Amino acid sequence: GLGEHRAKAERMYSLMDGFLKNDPISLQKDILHHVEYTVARSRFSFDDFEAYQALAHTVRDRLIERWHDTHIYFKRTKPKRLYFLSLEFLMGRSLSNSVINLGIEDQCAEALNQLGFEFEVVAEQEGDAALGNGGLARLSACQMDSLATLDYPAWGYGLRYEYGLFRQIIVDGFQHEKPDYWLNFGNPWEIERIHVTYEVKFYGTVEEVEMNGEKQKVWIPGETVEAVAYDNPIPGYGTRNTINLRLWAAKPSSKFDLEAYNTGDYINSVVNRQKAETISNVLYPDDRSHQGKELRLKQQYFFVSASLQDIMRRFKEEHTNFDELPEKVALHLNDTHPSLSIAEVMRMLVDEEHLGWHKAWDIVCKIFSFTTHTMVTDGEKIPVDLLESLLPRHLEILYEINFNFMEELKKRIGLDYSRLALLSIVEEGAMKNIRMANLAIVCSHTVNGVSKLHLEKLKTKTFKEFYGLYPEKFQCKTNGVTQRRWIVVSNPGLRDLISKWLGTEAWIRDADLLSGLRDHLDNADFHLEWKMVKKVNKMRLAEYIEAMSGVKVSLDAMFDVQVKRIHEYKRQLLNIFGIIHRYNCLKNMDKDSRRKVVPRVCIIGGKAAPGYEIAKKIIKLCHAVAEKINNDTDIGDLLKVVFIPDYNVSVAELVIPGADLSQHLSTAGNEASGTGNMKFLMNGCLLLATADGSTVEIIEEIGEDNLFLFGAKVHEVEKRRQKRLSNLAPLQPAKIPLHFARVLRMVRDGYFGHKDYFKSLCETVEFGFGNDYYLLTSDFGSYLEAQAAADKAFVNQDKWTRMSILSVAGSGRFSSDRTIQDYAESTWKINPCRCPL
Ligand code: GPQ
Repeated sequence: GLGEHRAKAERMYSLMDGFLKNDPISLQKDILHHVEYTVARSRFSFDDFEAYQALAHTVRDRLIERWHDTHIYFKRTKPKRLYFLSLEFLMGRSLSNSVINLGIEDQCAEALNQLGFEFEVVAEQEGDAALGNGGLARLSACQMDSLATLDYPAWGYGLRYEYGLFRQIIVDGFQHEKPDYWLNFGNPWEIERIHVTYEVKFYGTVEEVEMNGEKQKVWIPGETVEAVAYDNPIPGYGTRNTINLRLWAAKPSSKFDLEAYNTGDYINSVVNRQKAETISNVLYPDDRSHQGKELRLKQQYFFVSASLQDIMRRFKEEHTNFDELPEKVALHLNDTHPSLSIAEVMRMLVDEEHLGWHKAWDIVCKIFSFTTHTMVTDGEKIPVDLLESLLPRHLEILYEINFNFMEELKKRIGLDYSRLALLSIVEEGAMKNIRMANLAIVCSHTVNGVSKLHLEKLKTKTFKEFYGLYPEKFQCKTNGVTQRRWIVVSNPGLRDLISKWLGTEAWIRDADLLSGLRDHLDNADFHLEWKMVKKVNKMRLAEYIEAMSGVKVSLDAMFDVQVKRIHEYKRQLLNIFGIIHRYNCLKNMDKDSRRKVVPRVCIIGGKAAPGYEIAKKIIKLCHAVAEKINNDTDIGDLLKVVFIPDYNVSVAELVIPGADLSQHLSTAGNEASGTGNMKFLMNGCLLLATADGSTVEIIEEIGEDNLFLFGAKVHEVEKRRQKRLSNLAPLQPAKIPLHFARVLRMVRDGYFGHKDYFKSLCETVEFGFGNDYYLLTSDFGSYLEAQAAADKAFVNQDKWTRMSILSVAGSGRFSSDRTIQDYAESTWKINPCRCPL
């Protein structure tokens, strides 16, 4: 009975001795316990890596306590929950972030110290969790941190790829890809839930059956795979709330390949089982270009099916009526990648819960929201013939959704077939496709852009037709990044300085308080300490550069950084051409002029998609230019060029705090938002940038004088592109700026070697060939002016420091806390649910 149950609970609690303790002595005991019993090393001899493992398990235990309490509390209070669906999360390392969010960093550092270890060194032992490509994936990670910190009852869902984003190694200046088997050394940050499993089905046929006198479709699948949950606790800062990121791994089901078992082919059937596991094996490394591969589609459905079964099971535990679904469940589509969810929810409600199409559709339209991350019109498509074999029932559902949508449209806009064709979810043609963005827009109650500029383009270009139909759906949620990782974890010197001068650490939960730094703008002591912090970070970065590339760099030089995925639209090529121009200028200077030059260290880093040839050539060009310049004794410390290999989250944490200047060069109208710019801003690094994406809003906060702005504005880009095409035929050398032509000629003529290899790269910016779609030619002059302005500002260190302080002071709006609060209130309609202490 109840009394018996309570007596048992009380005995258990007394045995447990309360919650785990966080004083340094208790932590040491726990670390040693884990050394001995988890890592299975001797307490008397263990190395840095083993210390990391033991500390990680010690922290994990504390995370689990809070994670349990949070979920018990959510279960009890039954709030509306947000489910954040994303195929990519770039979490990076977890140790430092966890101890900071748990508020036990000093205690852990002291505990380690007394055991003869140093926290920083131990933390460096951890490898990155790189289950994503670039900005989109890191945004998901920042948003999880904010969701936990702001106490929202949210869950993240994703895939547990066994191989994350490839490791980039550079051989002879060329990128090579190596698998990232990140689970090789175990992963203490996940909890394997062998009992949380679901069957996911593929292939097969659809049949019609009679049920209670009505015709009903049933899907008879041909293959079954099992999804196993791996839970990753996400602790909030300054709260007990610890939410869950649930990642699915595929494993063979007992039902896999029944056929082969039955025909007695035992060996082959066992071997075939491994096919199941390949579903979640590897992350697709092609940032923003997914070209209808079956395995990718399988990954998407595997993810969608497992997540939705889990979500529906939880809903049904708490509620009996599906009418309540929109009040209790918000499903967020992080880009189009998870948008098969729409068809899957319809299938569950219609085929399994027998709600009837119209009722099901009504519910579905109230639970989904969608964020798009691209300015490009030509989005993700799924070939109909792939769907037909892999997910036959879903294809029928998609056709039916589209049929109803088209009928409704005809009533609204008449038989305007060209407009209907644009809006249709099904793309007709030689190859029929499902347009995932159209599907997501039609079915979501909210369509979000990631910056004001992005939203504007969505309304007027990308989704103009849809905006005409559903203006109320379109919203702007300017991206943000978490100051916990991007200042507190990665720049402890700046963290202490900010807290000292603001007299509080409250900015770690409320980034708007950073504006208070303006009160000390002209304080000489503040300036001195500010410069000191930057200097220490530059030293750390300089050591890393020397270790990675053998190049020694001067701390007096301006550290100029461009780190991000390599893309033509991000214009790393403009940067390299600028470097070559700088080199030419230096070569032509007399001794006197050289003395006045601001020395530069140009740092570039980023990965190219393995199949993106032009991007790979950009990487090679960077190395070829570096080799020439760095070995020119004439140049010395005045100019150094460094490529940082294998750029990832933990490299970013080292590079960003050490940068003086950072470059964000996308041709205006191409970068949906950009989030790297925000991270540099928060670290007091000045921006050299185009008026693109979120940079426009950064300017609203810090003013045009506080960064180095250049290039064509969005409205000018269209005109220039047209002009460019109208004088296509003749090469018109007079119209090509002299400096640009010279730099281009040097690369083309083999000044940096590899003449043939660089030919096609040069052609992208040449007329009659690639036609310079990204307008390097016309922006080059303006780019050089901005570079000159940066040099000039750097000479005046007082002015530079002021600009740097104003950058941090104006960065508050770019906290992902602001973004998430906005989503919670105006899109998801969820409330904080704070677990009591
Ligand atoms: N983004 Cl579509 C990606 O990182 N990968 C993608 O496949 C797509 C977009 C980025 C986008 O380029 C940036 O401008 C954004 O800041 C970022 O998503 C987050 O919204």
